[in-house]
Amino acid sequence: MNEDEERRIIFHIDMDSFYASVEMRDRPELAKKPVVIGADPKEGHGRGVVSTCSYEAREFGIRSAMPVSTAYRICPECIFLPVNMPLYRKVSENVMEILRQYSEKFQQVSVDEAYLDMSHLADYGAAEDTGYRIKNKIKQEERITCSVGIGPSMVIAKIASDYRKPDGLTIVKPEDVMDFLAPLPAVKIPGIGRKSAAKLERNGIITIADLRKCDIQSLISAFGRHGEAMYRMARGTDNREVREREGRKSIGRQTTYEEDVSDTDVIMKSLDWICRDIHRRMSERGYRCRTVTVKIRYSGFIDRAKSKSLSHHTDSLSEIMNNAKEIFTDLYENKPVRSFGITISGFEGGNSHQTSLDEYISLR
Ligand code: TTP
Ligand code: MG
Repeated sequence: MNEDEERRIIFHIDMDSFYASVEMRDRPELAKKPVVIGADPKEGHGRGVVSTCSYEAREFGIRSAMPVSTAYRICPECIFLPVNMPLYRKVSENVMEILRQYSEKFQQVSVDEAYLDMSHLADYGAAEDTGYRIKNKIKQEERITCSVGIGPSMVIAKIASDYRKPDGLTIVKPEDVMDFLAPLPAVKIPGIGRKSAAKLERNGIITIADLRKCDIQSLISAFGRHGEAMYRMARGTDNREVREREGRKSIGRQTTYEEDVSDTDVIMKSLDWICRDIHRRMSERGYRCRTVTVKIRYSGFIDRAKSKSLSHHTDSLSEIMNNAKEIFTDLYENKPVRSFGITISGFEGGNSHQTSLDEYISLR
């Protein structure tokens, strides 16, 4: 590991039993119950698979990708629910918007997980505090739990977030990387699937410590170019940068008030700074937007949102602001507001070789 890598502090955040947690928060009667999300089990004759299940259902041995008929056979008392993707996408967007606020270097990798480069914190004590703050914020705002992994590279952060689930936080400092990895099963390395694991096992390689004994050439001849990545990751070496994917779909920001707000002047002040913030981030990427969305959360977690698509793309701050005000006036129901947010989307343009300032910095 070179010095630069050692100084990095990367977070990986992964929601716990994501689809199931969202269903359970919206239906309090499901709390602490074994809940399975996926295809209809049709009393054991269903043909689809389990998408995910609550930790209570995992105690019975139920897992993602298992046939629902098997899950039904193991635990017919489980509560089986269909997948409600639009709902999970909405929660995912909210969570990602929260996470983005902690670092300009943000990378969403799936519906329920993301990386943040938090190297600016400089030390692992501050990183731990921030990790707990992020967990609390998501708990408060979205009422679901997540697990956080913190380490000097993306692979270590990812393995660490999985280490104490659910609702966990695991920190692996640079000097602890080798000891942390050694006893873990080799399948914990991202990219080592069941097939590769079986192949390794046939050669007596079970743990990451075992894997480390293999020389790079024999791994390459057994696994092709993945062999090289395995060799490096077994040592915690991973030079990948946290980088937002190109073609980002939306840029948003929200604010949550310490106490519910009924004064529209306060909300207008939020509207002003939020528009400036999202406009700046859009301009840095060279985008123009067409759609403005205003989201209001009233007390009691009642969410309302309204979008407006303009007849043309715009990069004008005042145009974004005026439209946001107009939407707000339409949407606002004169009730105490808990949080307020604005998102812009429908982008065109974008800098072809410099998609954002943060990417530019990381490429230097
Ligand atoms: P995961 O993060 O892999 O799983 P999870 O969040 O349900 O549970 P945990 O992280 O606590 O272990 O996947 C996120 C969501 O993706 C999951 O809630 C449902 C969906 N998913 C599928 O639909 N099929 C699958 O095979 C997997 C693994 C996940
Ligand atoms: Mg998850």
